[in-house]
Amino acid sequence: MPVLYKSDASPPARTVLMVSELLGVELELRELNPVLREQDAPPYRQKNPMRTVPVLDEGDFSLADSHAIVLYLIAKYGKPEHMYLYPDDIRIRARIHLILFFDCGVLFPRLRTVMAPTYGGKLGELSKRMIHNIDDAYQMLEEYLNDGSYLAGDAMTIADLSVLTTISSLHGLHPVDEKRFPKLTRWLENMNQKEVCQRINAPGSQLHVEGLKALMAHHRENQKSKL
Ligand SMILES: N[C@@H](CCC(=O)N[C@@H](CS)C(=O)NCC(=O)O)C(=O)O
Repeated sequence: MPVLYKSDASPPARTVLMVSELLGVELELRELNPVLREQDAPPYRQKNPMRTVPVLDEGDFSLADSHAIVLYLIAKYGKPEHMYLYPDDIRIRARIHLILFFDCGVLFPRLRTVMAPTYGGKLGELSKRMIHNIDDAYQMLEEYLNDGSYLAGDAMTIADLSVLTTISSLHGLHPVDEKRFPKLTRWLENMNQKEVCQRINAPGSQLHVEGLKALMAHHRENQKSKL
């Protein structure tokens, strides 16, 4: 059985967990704690030189990056009834790829800028710059949603699931302002009602946000006691 190295709090791991669930793929789940940098250990590093979570491991083949993993899982296990997740219309696919690259290259890095110093015990609260960059990403999503209620076409695809996991953590740290971003707010409410999102994404994102907030509070206490 393929192994998935994951942490429930990790947004990209949550994407893979939701997609594998929707595909009905059985995975052996192994916990890896990115806060403790367990991903730096040599055996894991061999599987994933990028040293990130999640990683899919089939023994003679391993694959990192949630976006690459979900595309692989769909190619390998997708049946006709799963094609709504990745329809074969080439323009819809192109749009899905755009949004996956957006999540990987723009959205998630804005969350990572908060996560890295928080895990390193160096951040007590979001800086103005961080908030500006997060709002700027919300604005991009607001505009991507201009032409529909989903990010690629008129039904939920892996693009929505991928962005949802990142946005859920960002939203927990800096809430999406309903007045400024009404389409994003509606999209988020709609996605949060889906059964798989409630069962897998919601508890993981709560864990993630609570963990980050606790570390920030701890840093603030430390700073106070130094005064
Ligand atoms: N683009 C990657 C991002 C993976 C990633 O950065 N995961 C975080 C945990 S949420 C991690 O492993 N961080 C450790 C690091 O960046 O060194 C994906 O989609 O899988």
